[in-house]
Amino acid sequence: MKQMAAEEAVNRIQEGMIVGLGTGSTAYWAIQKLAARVTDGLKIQAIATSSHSEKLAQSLGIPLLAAAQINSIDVTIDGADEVDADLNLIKGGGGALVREKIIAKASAYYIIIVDESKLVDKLGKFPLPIEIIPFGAEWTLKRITALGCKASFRQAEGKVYISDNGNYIADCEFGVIHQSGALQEAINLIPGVVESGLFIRMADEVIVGYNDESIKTLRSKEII
Ligand code: A5P
Repeated sequence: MKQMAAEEAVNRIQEGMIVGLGTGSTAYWAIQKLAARVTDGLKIQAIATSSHSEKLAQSLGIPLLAAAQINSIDVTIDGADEVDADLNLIKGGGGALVREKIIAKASAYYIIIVDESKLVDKLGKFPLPIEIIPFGAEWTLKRITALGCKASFRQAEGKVYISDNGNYIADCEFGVIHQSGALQEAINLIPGVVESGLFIRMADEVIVGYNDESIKTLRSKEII
């Protein structure tokens, strides 16, 4: 399902484009397919949303650029942890939410690829990742908790998880999020918060792979 959605998205990539590469197990398939097209002669350049995806792309021969070399990105293809009925997203399960959001904002067109398990009516079943700087992290976590969630620092291999940017990730259980825009604003006002994994009105297109091997494309209302 993930592979089908990813391959459908990569079919949208055209000669000469600058492409944003996502992070995670669905984006993995997009990077593989893009690399196959590059091997077949497609000329593109890319920028990755994480050191993990950067290494993968490099190993597969995809030409990479640094952010400072790019004015704007033509298309970014990335996964998501949840997609709601308005195509708002929770991202950051893979810890790359900050670079993912910077790259999404710099992209003329933003395609999300998911399997059907990621579709929800309302966001919030998946704990919302929020990246915070290590200094004063306990204070920041308390302020986040006061917004109405249970939050804890992400762990990896028995230690606090550190993002590509040298920060912590707080995984925050809000339950059903009724007003995602208002929540995002409240989170962003807390000192020490770098970014949240709420991606509101950012996706132009969501490509969904279903169990029955079908694919459906959902588009944001603005561009229908
Ligand atoms: C990475 O930080 C995330 O935003 C991923 O895009 C998200 O977790 C989806 O990952 P999978 O494709 O592995 O489900």
